[in-house]
Amino acid sequence: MPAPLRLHDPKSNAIVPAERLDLLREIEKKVLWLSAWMIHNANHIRPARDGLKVGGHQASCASAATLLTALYMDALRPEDRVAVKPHASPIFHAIMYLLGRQSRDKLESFRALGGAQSYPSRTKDTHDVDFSTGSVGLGVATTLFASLVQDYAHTHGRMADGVRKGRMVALMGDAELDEGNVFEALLEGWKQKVGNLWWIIDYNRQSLDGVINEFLFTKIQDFFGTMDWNVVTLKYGKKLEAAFEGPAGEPLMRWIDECPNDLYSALTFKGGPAWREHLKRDLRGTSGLKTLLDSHDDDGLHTLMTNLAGHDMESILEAFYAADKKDQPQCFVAYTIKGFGMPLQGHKDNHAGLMSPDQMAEFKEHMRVADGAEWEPFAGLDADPEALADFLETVPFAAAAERSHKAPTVAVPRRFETKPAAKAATQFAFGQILYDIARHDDALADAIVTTSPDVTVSTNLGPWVNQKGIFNRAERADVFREEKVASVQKWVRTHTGQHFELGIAENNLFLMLSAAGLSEPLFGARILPVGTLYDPFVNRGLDSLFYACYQDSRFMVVGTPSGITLAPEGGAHQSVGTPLVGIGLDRLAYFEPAFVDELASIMAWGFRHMQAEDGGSVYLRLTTRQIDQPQREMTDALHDDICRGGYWLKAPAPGAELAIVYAGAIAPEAIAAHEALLEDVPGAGLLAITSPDRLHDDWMAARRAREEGIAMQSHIEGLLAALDPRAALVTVMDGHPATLSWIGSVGRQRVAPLGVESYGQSGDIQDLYKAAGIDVDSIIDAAASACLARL
Ligand SMILES: Cc1ncc(C[n+]2csc(CCOP(=O)(O)OP(=O)(O)O)c2C)c(N)n1
Ligand SMILES: [Mg+2]
Repeated sequence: MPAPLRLHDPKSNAIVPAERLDLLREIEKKVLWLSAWMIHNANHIRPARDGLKVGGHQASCASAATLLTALYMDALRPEDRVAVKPHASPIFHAIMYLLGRQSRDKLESFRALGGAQSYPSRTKDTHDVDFSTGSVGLGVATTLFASLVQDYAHTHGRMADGVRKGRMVALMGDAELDEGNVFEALLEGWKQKVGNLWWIIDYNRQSLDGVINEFLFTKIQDFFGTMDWNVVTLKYGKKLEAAFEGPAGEPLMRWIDECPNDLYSALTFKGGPAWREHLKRDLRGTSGLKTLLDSHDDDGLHTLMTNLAGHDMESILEAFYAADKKDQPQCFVAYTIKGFGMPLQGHKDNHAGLMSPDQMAEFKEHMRVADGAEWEPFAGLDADPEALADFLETVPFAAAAERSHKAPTVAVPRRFETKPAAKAATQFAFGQILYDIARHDDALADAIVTTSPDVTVSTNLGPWVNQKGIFNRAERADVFREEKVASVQKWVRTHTGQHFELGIAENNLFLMLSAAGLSEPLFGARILPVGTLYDPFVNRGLDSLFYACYQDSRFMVVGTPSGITLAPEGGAHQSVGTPLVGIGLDRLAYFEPAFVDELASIMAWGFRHMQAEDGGSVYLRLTTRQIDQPQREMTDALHDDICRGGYWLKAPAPGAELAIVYAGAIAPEAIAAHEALLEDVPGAGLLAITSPDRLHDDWMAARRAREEGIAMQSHIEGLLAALDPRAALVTVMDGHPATLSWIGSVGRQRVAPLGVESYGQSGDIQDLYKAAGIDVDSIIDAAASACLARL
C-alpha cells in the first residue's frame, strides 16, 4: 500500500479545509480556461498552412477538469502514476503549466510539431506523462498491470533507494468500457488479486457519436463488484444534496434519477429556462416546488441542476480520501457533464465540437480573462494571486522535481554460450538459454521476469519457471507436487517467483510487458521482461504491442512457433504477416535466427538493447523445426554481423552473379538449393539474414546520412557489394515475401521474391513448402529464371 493520504489540516474536521477548497475551485476554473484556449488558439489563431482542422476536444476536457484538478492539485503524490484519458490531454498540459512543469511555448504549439501532444505521450511530452494514451482502453488496463509490476518490484526489493510505492490511477472516459481489453484486464486483475488501483470513470454519459444507455452504471456496479472492486458512485454535488433536504427535495431527486440521459443532456445544453419549464410541467402539484423554483434565478437553477458530484471538488476529494484506506481496487463512477460550463455543454454532437470565435469571446468574458491575458496563470480568478502562487508551490504532486527514475544496468555477457546438438530448433534453444541463465543465479537471472498467456509450457518457458517459480500476490502451493502426482512442471506461486502466468489474452500479455518494460522510469527497478506467445497471436494483441513500443517500454517478445513451419498443426496457428509487423514497428528490433548460436548472440544483444538509452524492445520469431546446426567457432566478427542483421553463410566469389538470400527456419532448403546451383553458377553466394528489420533500419539511416553529406555504408550495402552489380537475388523465407524483397532495391539488383502469401493449410513441411513455393525446387527454379532474366 502507498503511504496514506493525510488531512491537510489536522485541527479542522473538514477533510479538506474550506480555504483550500476555494483555491482548488479557482485553479479548476483556470485549468478549464487554459484547456479551451489552448485548443482555440491552435484552431483559430495560429496560422494554418494545410487547411486541415487542428482539432482538440474542448467538451471532453471540460468533463474531466474537476476530477483532474482534484487529483493533481491535491490527492496525488509524486510516486503516484496516472493514465489520463486521451481527450483530456489539454487539461493535463494546463495543470502541468500551472505547476511550472510545462512551458507556455508548448501550449501555444499544441498539436504542432514539437508542441504539447494531442494525447498524453510519454515519449513526446515531458516526463510527467506516466502512461501514454490515445487508443482508448489501453492506458486504463495498463495501470492494472503497472500495479502488479510495482508489487513485484517492491516484494523483490528491486525499487531504487528512496522510491516509494505509489497509487496506480486511470482517469477514463465512460465509453472506454466498451473496449474488450478493459474486461480482459479486469479478470486477470482478479486472478492476481490486484490491490492498489483507482479507476475513475468520467461518467459524462456521452461517447463520440452520442449518449449512452441509462443503465450502464448498474452494469458497471455489477461487473466491478463481481471482480471484487469497491465501487464508489459520485452522483450529486453538495448543492443538490442540500436541495434534496429542502422544499420538494425528494420529488426533485426522484425526477433527476429518472431523467433519461438524453433529456438531461438536452436541458443542460438549453439552460435555466428549460429546466424550469420541465420541472414545472413534470412536478406539477408537488408541494414546495414553487418555493424551490422561486429561490433560484435561471442561472442559479441551471447551476443547481448541473451540480453533479464529478464537478464538485469537495465530493470528489471526500471520496478519494475515504477510498485510500482500503487495499482493494477502487472504481469511482463520477457523474459529469461533457462540455461543463461551456456553450457546448450537454449537446450530443459536442465530442469534436469547437467553440466558435463568438462563443469563445462569450466564454472569455464569463471567465473574466482580459485580451492579452489569455495565458496568464491567475487572470480573472477571484483569489489573491499570492495565495494561489503559495498554493501551487506546495502541491504535493510537484514536491519532486524529477519523477522519472534510473536504475543501474545489469551486466550481460557479449553472447551466451551454447552447445547445440547436431540438430536443434530455435524455440527449444530459447528455453535452454533462459534455463542456463536461471541456473547461473546472477544479477541477470534476478532481473529477468517472464510472462506468457497460457502457453508457458508450449513455448519452452517451463524449465525457467521450474527454477524461478511463479509470482502471485496470493501464495499457493503446488498441490500436484504435494500429492506426489508426477509432472515435470513445478507450479508453486510465491512472492519470490519470477514468472507471471496469465490467462489466454494476448492483449494482457502485451500490456503486462508494456508495464513491466517501464519499471525503470516508473519504479526505479531494472526488470527485463520476456514474454512468449504463439506467433500468429501477435496479431491478436497487436494494438497493445504497438502501444507498448509507442511509449518506449522495453521488453523481449518471442513469437513461437511461427510461419507455416509448424506444419501439421496448420490452420489459424500459422503466421504470415508478422515479419512485416517486425519491420514496420518503431522501437522494436525483429530477428528471425535460423541457428542456435545466432540466437545466443541475439538474446545477449537484446538484453543489452533493452537497457540502452537509445535502445528498444526485441521481437524474436522462432520455430520448433529441428534443423542441422553449423559446428563453427563464433568469432566476434560473426557475432557482430548476426546482431547487425546478416552475414554470408557461403561467401560469393568476387563479382558473383547470383545469391540466395534467406531468413529463419527455411535455412535447410536455402542451403540445399544453393549447393545444387553451384554446379551451374559457381561462386553463387548464400546470405543468411538474421534480422530483416535491423538491416532495413540501417539502410534507411545510411541513406539519410548520405543525403546530409555524411559518408556511410549500411551493413546490407556492404554485404551486397561482394556481388556483381547486376547479380540476381532469390530471397526466401517462411513469411511474407515483402520482408526481404526490398533488398533488391539496395543495389538495384533483380529479385525473385519467394515467401508465403496465404495460409491455413495443414500438411507436412514438404507439402506446405511446395504449395507456398519455398521448397528447394522452387528456389532453384526461381534462381534459374532470375539468372536468365539478367542476361
Ligand atoms: C481504440 C480507439 N477507437 C476509437 C477511437 C476514437 N475515439 C476517440 S474518443 C472516442 C469516444 C470516447 O468517449 P469517452 O471515452 O466516453 O470519452 P469522453 O466522453 O470523455 O470524451 C472514440 C470512439 C480511439 N481513440 N481509440
Ligand atoms: Mg464519455
